[in-house]
Amino acid sequence: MICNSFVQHMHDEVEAGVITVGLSAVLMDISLAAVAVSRIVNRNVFDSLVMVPETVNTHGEKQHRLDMKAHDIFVSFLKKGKRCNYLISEECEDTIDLHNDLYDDSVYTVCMDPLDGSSNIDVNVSVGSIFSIYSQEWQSKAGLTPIKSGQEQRVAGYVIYGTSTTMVITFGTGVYGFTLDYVTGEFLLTHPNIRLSKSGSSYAINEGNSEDFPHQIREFLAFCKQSDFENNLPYKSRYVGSMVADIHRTLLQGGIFLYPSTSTHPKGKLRLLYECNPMAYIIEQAGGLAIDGMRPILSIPVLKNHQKVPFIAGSYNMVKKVLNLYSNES
Ligand code: AHM
Ligand code: MG
Repeated sequence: MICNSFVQHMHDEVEAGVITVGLSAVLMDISLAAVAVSRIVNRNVFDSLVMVPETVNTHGEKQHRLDMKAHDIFVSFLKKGKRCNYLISEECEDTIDLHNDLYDDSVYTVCMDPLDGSSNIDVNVSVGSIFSIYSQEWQSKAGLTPIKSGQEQRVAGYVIYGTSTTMVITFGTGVYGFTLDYVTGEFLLTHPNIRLSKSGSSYAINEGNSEDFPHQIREFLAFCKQSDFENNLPYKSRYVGSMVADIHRTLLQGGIFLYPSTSTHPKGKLRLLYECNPMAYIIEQAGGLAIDGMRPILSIPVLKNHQKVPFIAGSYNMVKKVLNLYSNES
């Protein structure tokens, strides 16, 4: 079987006017960096035999040593590629200026979580990188136009480092998955035009927090557990605890993924700019829905780099049910 390569796909999209040369160059750099990250993830078991002191990131969260390594790899490839201007990374408090020149009128900003789910690496569970690319304008007096919401994303994607390394992307014209062929080092189109089934039969949530969930979420979970053979109930419970793996399964098999607010964390845990927005764009492009309870994720105003939001995404009918539970009260 001969699959179209990622590089060929990008050429076609540039020729068709779907994306600019600049955007395709930034995306190409991300894909090259992802190959390097997949190697360090794959070699982790050997490298972990050497003891390294634990570190915490700027948010006070425990860091795996590969978190910073993955961050450094993306910074290096995006800097060397010369087309990305700014990077907002989970691993850095402030926006990073890559000091690349402007080639056209667009300023390219990448928002990314370089290694999501890193607490799973040492137990051989899939992790991933999540990213989105914005094209902003530079106005000499006003400076850079700020990112208003996820609706402005030009490209969104993630790479899952699992039993194979697969990059899933959208430019706003459907969702495509490319898998790394380790023999040739190329990403090949293995998942053309991914569509999310309208109704799913599995739910993914950290149920250990249920006591602290809003009552709408607890009601939804009670619904998921009902016995109703005709309606495919009870749903299967599936939770990896690695967002990329949970979203990848949801995208390919249908279902719902939830990281809602809790009484102790009213904004949930996941970050708007580099976790929720890219995943919401992909899920919507595949025919699903992504909300924070009441609003579409993509409509939420961006207030700061590391803003958190509750996140509920997946098959249209399942997310709609949660939305109805919230809106019945408003
Ligand atoms: P991280 O960015 O520090 O890796 O945290 C995000 C991860 C997600 O991948 C996952 O969905 C979530 O944390 C799991 O959190 P919890 O352990 O609370 O269920
Ligand atoms: Mg993360």
